[in-house]
Amino acid sequence: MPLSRDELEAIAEHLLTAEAERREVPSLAKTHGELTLDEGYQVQDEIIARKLEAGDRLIGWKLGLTSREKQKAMGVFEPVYGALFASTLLPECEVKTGELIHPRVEPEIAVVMGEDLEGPDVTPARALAAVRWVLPALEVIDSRYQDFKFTLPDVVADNTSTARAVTGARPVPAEGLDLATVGVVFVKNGEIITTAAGAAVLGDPAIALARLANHLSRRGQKLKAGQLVFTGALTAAAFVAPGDVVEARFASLGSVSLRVV
Ligand code: 0L1
Ligand code: MG
Repeated sequence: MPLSRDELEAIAEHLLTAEAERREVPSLAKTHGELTLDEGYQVQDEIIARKLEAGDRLIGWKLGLTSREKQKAMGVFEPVYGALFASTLLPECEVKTGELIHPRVEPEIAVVMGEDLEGPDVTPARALAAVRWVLPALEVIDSRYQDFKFTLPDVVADNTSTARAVTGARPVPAEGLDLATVGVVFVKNGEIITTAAGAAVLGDPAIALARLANHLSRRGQKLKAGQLVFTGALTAAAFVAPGDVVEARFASLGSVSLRVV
């Protein structure tokens, strides 16, 4: 049976309360039954609407579950999409664990759109041509579900675990950059955790951006000039605790670091 409007609103409320109270909840599959992927996005839309009503601002979008490593871990082979808000973006390179449930951090390539980008049928080349700036970035994900255990519709409903995000201070012009071959060294407390290249993101972050634009088009929306996009993690996310410092050192883009307090 499809989700009724009341059920959809109750699930959105349930997840927003978990976020506000920093309390993990069992996956929706356990508490509310199996949702379809489309119902997951309907709950996400409701969460976006409620955050905007409460005074937050939509500043862009993100992709999740982009790397083969993450997809294998989840047993799914498609990315997911979520919204970025003004409240997501950290003004300084510091994240407060007291505001979150069980944060993890992952390195990403972020882009700023120079032009609107509207699907359907956006190609990676067209997507890249609409990008003005590229930035090194770290995303702090914080699933509202116990132990980060969820189904694909569950994680979509939970705005794809979006919590906090930070970018480097120096944007690099997109023109001439090959995002697939941009390398990253992911470092925690001075030790290298892992290394990767942009190609870990669906083969090329430009592919990710095109898929995001086409996804938004199916939902009657588009990417707008000035919006920020986190194109997806290049590696698995690292667990963090107060006292940790994580850093992503990118070739051609510079570095971004985050202190965990
Ligand atoms: O940004 C991401 O890749 C997160 C997507 C949701 C899955 C997770 O929480 O690991
Ligand atoms: Mg991410």
